[in-house]
Amino acid sequence: MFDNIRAEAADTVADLLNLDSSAPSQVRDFLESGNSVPDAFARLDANGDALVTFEEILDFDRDRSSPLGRFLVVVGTEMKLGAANENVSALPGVAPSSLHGDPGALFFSFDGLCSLTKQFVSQGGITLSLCAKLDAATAAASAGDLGAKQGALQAYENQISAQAGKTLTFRRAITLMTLAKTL
Ligand SMILES: [Ca+2]
Repeated sequence: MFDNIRAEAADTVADLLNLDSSAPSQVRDFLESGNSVPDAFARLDANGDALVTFEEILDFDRDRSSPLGRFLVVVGTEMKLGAANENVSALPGVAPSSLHGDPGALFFSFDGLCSLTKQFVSQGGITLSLCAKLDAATAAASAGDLGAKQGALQAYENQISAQAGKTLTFRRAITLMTLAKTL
């Protein structure tokens, strides 16, 4: 269930990023601000009670034809919300303190992208080679060598592009390449 939700979330994030060519760099600035999780949380917490309920998340975008709206439908289906006639609007909310780690790192980090790559690419040898390029980008970033970092990320994107339609779908290839642009 969570793998499916995560995959769908990644595709949704990529769809949103592809709406605006300046979005990847905006995401980077936002994440580097160090305040992304509290800020995102506050936006979802419509009634300001320091808890985010599923109802508040659903209310955030009621347009079910938008990228986010379509994703929320998938989450509801995957989690079988309402399937046992439970009252979804009465589900308890979540506080920021109960989040495990930084949710943004699931998609917007070298480790997160490697993990998604493993989930999306069907052949282990290709996955290893792709994650090795992300490791090289991480090392270059830590060393402050932005040229080497960009080179490693470009090599990652080139390999994803070459694998599209082979060991992963075109849709997923676009998602991974889009997320790589935020790093
Ligand atoms: Ca709330």
